[in-house]
Amino acid sequence: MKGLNSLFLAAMMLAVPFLAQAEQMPEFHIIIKNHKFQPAEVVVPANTKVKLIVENQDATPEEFESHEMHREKIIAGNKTAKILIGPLKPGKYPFFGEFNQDTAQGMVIAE
Ligand SMILES: [Cu+2]
Repeated sequence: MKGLNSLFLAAMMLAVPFLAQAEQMPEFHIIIKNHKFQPAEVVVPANTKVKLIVENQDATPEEFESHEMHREKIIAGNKTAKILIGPLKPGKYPFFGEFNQDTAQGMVIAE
């Protein structure tokens, strides 16, 4: 019993930092509406993992795509997707909606 308890404790001590890290991950909300990103520019901390929460308010699907950030994710109409990015070096990282590239253009700015 004692052995199990200390094993459990050791597991908790390992798990807690990971949980804390996940909770502290900065989140940024982006809305897709009328085939545009709002906001179109998102400033995120450099050298940090961040979570983009992309809410597609259009009825049609969109694909969030970024070659620079190596991300590609289809978001169905009226659905929300979470996209983890980073840690990014300071700089500009374009993204676009592949299904509506004429209007759906955005930029992550890491600084
Ligand atoms: Cu694509």
